[in-house]
This record gives sequence, structure tokens and C-alpha cells, in this order.
Amino acid sequence: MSRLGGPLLDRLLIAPEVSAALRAGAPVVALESTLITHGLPHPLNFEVARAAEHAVRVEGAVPATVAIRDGRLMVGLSEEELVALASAMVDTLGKAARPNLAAALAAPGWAGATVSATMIAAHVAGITVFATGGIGGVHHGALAGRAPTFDISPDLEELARTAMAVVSAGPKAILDVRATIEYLETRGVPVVTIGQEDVPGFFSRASDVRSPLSVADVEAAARLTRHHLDLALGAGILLCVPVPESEALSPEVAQSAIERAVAEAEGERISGPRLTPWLLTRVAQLSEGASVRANRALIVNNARVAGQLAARLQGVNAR
Ligand code: PSU
Ligand code: MN
Repeated sequence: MSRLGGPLLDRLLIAPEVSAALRAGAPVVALESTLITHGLPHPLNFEVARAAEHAVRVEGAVPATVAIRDGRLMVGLSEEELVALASAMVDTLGKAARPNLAAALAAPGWAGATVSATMIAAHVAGITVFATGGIGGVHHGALAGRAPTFDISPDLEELARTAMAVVSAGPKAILDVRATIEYLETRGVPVVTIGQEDVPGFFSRASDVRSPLSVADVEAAARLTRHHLDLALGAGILLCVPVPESEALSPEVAQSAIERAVAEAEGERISGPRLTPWLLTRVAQLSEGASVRANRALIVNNARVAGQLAARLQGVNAR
């Protein structure tokens, strides 16, 4: 299996609790931080980050929220650090992914780690389970129309090259979900949905996209993950968990807000790394906060499932 390391190892700052857990072979779950810095409004972002860490702990695993500060890839944040990250002004904050990792590490201050940057840090640290909200993917218009934008998230390439289990509620519904799933197939990334046949629709449980693989429960997901990682193919595995029923949006409500937001973004020529945060914020306004409640619920739920998965992978008995 390809393993990052070397110089990047020197950039890691692993929290004492996390490194003790890794040395002991105890379950650890990495959590990303762009949803804190760019995905959710303050102060909800802090509450959600803390609730996600708590959900991991309840399952007997140690949370390791990943972020960048002053040239270091931090793996595991203290409560004070989480407060500082969550309350920093968004225009002072970078959004670190593989393509701009060097720039983000060279800049002073905090940056949120997207899925790709978090996978890199977690992999170097020796963590195999990671929870996010929704992964990035193929944006609408990336591949179609007269002037395709080619806006495809580095998350997908990272999943193809870094061996790790990523727990999500599917690709974010602001994306072209069907194209995203096809892209992952092309790049050799297994996509496994837990508990239903379709890929979850992020804000809603349903989508009209069939999941390439599905399993009944976390136990079965853990077995498949173990098999996949043991083959050392190099790629990650994407596990998809539907948003909890109580906070799920109906597909119609979600779809109409998303369609309008996507059209407006095009009209305003929003592009690049700004696009995803812009769309999430706009969908929140158009759904009168319902999308944010769904986002919150799915992030915490994914952290819980990732905790269960990590415990099973480390051979720790389920509660
Ligand atoms: N999940 C959420 N909210 C988010 C994200 C995930 O519920 O904001 C972030 C992740 O960090 C992911 C990023 O990597 O959005 C994708 O950004 P882009 O489409 O620009 O690659
Ligand atoms: Mn992009």
C-alpha cells in the first residue's frame, strides 16, 4: 500500500490523546474541519463539531478533528482550539485540499481541512476511519453544456489514492450525484450504502441513484471495509449513511432549493472553492434553515457510525 510520510510526518501535530490511542491500537476517528470553517454558520459550527466528537466517544473511539494552524497539520484539537477555529472570521480562513496544501501550510493562522486534506493527514497519522458530512464531487455543468467547468472536487481523486474508510451521507446533493458515483467507479472506489439500496440524497434519505453496493448494517460494512483495506488496492472506500429520518428533508423540498441555488450561482458566476460554501448557504436560506438542521443531524450521525465502524475494525466489542 502506498504510504505517505516522510516530510509530511514532520508537519503533523498529533494530540496526546490521539497518539496514545493509535499506539494502543484503540479505535480513532478522523473528523474534517471545512464543515466547521466554511460549511455551517457560527455558533452552530462549534456545537456540531463538539457533538460529532461526542458521538465518536460514545462508541468507544477517540475523535481526531483535523485542521491546519501555522504550518502544522493538527490531528486532534483541544476544546480551546476547536473554539478558536469555529469562531475565526471566515475571510481569514483557508480551505485546504490536496492542490493547495502547500499554500495552506505556508500561510499563517488557521485553515479548515477538506476531505482530501483530512485524508492525507489521517493517513500519515495511521488513522483508517474518517467521518464527514457529504463528500465533494462532480458539480452540475462540470462535464456538460457548451462550456464545461470541469469543477470536480479533489475529494474524488483522494478517495482513489488514499486507503481509508470515509463515512458520509453521500455526495452533497448540490452536486451531480449520478456523475459523482460514476466517477468513483471509474477511479476504483467502492461505494457502499448502509441500510438501503439507493445512495442517500444527503439532505434527504432517498435519491434516484442506485448504490453500487449496499449492506444491511455497520457490522457488514466493517467486514467489507476490512476486506477492501486488506487487499491493499490503494483506494479508499466510501460508506454512505442516510440522514436520520427525523431531520431529513423531502426530496422535493431539497431539490427545488438546490435547483434554484445552482441556477443563481451560475448567474452570479460563482466558481472554484467558493462554490460549495456558497451553494450550502443559499440552500439554507431557501429552505429556511431546514437544510442546516439536516446537515447537523447527518454529520453527528456519520460520526456515530464511524465510531462504531472504527471499534469493529479494531476488534473492540460493540456496546
Ligand atoms: N460536508 C458538509 N459540509 C461541507 C463539507 C462536507 O456537510 O462543507 C466540505 C468538505 O470538506 C468537502 C468540501 O471536502 O465540502 C468539498 O468542497 P469542494 O466541492 O470545493 O471540493
Ligand atoms: Mn471545486
